[in-house]
Amino acid sequence: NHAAMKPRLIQLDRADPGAIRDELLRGLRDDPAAIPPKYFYDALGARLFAAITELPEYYPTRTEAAIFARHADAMARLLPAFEALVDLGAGNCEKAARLFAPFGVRRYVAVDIAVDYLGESLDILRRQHPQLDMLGVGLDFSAHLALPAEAGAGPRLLFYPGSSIGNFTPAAALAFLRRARAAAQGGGLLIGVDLVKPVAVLEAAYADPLGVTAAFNRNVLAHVRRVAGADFSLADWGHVAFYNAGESRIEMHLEAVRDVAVRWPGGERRFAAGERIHTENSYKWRVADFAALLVEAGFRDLHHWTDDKGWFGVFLARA
Ligand code: AVJ
Repeated sequence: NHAAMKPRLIQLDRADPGAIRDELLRGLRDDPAAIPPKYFYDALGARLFAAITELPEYYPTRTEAAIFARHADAMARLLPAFEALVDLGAGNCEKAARLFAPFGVRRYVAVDIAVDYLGESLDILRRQHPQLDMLGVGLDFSAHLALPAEAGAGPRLLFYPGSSIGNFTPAAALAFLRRARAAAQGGGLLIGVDLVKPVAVLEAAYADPLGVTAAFNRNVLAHVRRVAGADFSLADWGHVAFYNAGESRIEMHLEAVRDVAVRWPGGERRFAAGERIHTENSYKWRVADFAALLVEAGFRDLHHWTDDKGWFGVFLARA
């Protein structure tokens, strides 16, 4: 029975087009204007991000992968007992799959906003790990983290790699970690966090000479044009990325290269040349500060691993 072999998929909050349009247009009217970074990831944006992770200047992905390759067995010995590995922002599920064997994973719950792409990833995974019990959940977990009953009642190991937590302000990161602790049901959290490092290294990673990050940034306007009907012309906007040391974050903006008017059904906004739309914050943490944040969120028994340069950190904590 082929259908029975298909991994189960549950869509929890199907994105409401009206709510998406409202959120985007509110951001465009704001002063300064802003677009939430989750809108980077349309089909092309997801591929551009994958290309970013291949850039020599973009160190986070390969540095984190090296930490897991080197320390997965040590991590496995320190893990709290868990029934399910819950992958937050699973995408192609590749990072989690590398942990299945060393961690002895029996149930895998892949969570992502886009459940369709998740279905394809899980179909492929199912062939490589036929013994694994798997479930796909479509959920915008940045807003809330209530997993369906099908994810199981026992303790969970929440897996949040890639320094995606860097998109949250420290206050929002704390709130997110508290929700993660509750969702772990007495299990734990394994999380990747990008660390403070020399500014030149940080800025090169977000302003690569090939222009892939610039394309990734501009592409958000094509996505907004499609879902909110705002008539952005991509050639009017330049990529700006810099490290804000006071806030300990990379900021990405789109800067109007000339005076532009952007129109959408029921409104418009004029941008003067040089005016910016804030598209992303990517916070960089110090190990001690992130450990303190985990403790403040209620986690305990902390462990962490870094690379030789101390550029990226992986933290393990008990819920
Ligand atoms: C996916 C949020 C971790 O902040 O480094 C990469 C996104 N933006 N290049 C990051 C991103 C520009 C990335 N995160």
